[in-house]
Amino acid sequence: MKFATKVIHAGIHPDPTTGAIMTPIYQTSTYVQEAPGRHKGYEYARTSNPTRDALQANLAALENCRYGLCFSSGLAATDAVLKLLSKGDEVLSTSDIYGGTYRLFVKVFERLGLRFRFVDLQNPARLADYLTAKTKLVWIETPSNPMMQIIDLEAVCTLAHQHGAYVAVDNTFATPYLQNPAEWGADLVVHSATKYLGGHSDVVMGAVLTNNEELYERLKFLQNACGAVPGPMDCFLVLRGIKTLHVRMQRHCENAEKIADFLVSHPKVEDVFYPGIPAHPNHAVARKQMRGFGGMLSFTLKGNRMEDALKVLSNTRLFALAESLGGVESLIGHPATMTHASIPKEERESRGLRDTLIRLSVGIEDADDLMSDLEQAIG
Ligand code: P1T
Repeated sequence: MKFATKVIHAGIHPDPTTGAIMTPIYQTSTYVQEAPGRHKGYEYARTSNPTRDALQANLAALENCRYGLCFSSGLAATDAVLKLLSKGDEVLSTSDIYGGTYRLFVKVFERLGLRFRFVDLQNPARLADYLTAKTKLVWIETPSNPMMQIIDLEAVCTLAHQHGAYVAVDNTFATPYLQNPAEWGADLVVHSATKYLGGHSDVVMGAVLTNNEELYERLKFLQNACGAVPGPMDCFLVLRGIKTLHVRMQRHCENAEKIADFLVSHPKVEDVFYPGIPAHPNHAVARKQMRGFGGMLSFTLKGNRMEDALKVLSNTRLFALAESLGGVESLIGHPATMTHASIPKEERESRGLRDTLIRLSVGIEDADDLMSDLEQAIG
């Protein structure tokens, strides 16, 4: 099945009791058993739920994986992946990542005995200098939040596997429409389904996809044992969102490419961070492993003045000032005070994330209207 067919059909079957074509919202916490241990495959809704099962199967198919598990948020999905590790294990993470992921690593799991090292892996050969016998997991975000760095998945997976480490890739920005990390060797693919998968800014959810049966069984155990599961209504909403993922992503990409070109040629704009522009340092890698460049981009203004950045952030009319991304509507954000405020300023700056950086989640509105909005806001 090709992608546009999979989004609509993979894992989805007419409801066995009524024939309903849309997966019903099984809003129940438990299932009646005929006798102790004799049931229809469902015992308790934390353990499994038919609406969630359909979504998990659908997402696995989109990532070309055999197994899928959904969680109550993207961070809950990341939390489950980290709980595969044990005290003393090391995680090597790309340095530019979502601020909440950084916070979970450093403020929660470091206290529990994991060790984290943050490395710029835009040149993947550097990985070899940092891998130790204790490195059990390499964590990658590509494109990264918010600097849009691109990491060579094939190169990193090959090196990590030579050292016996698993690779987890947060594929939230690309979505399975643009990139399938498992095809390049990733052991685990992680998503904040809150973003493009849901696509309508009305749900918070996460997912982990894998081809590794052992990791799947351990994660499934954690999903039930720790209990961060999404509700059936939210699963229904994400299933519904996914049916148009390919159509939405096409427009997100087209609009973001137009806006990137507009910003590159704008006299007041200094840097534009978007993997689709040939000047992006890893544009060639993006071309190799992605089928398009996505709807996210960041930029800075000439002069690097905070007041100029704040003016743009408060003057847009269509771009709404808000955290999150990946919905049909365009958003504008200020990573330093919003999504990445939990990373100390010195660390942010050592990673190239300046306080004046502006991030856009380009929606699927008319591109001309979006560019006019930016034009009047930049002034
Ligand atoms: O918000 P949640 O569903 O828990 O997902 C966390 C998460 C994970 N990975 C990436 C790449 C993310 O961007 C996020 C959440 N990010 C935002 C809310 C944001 O505005 O960047």
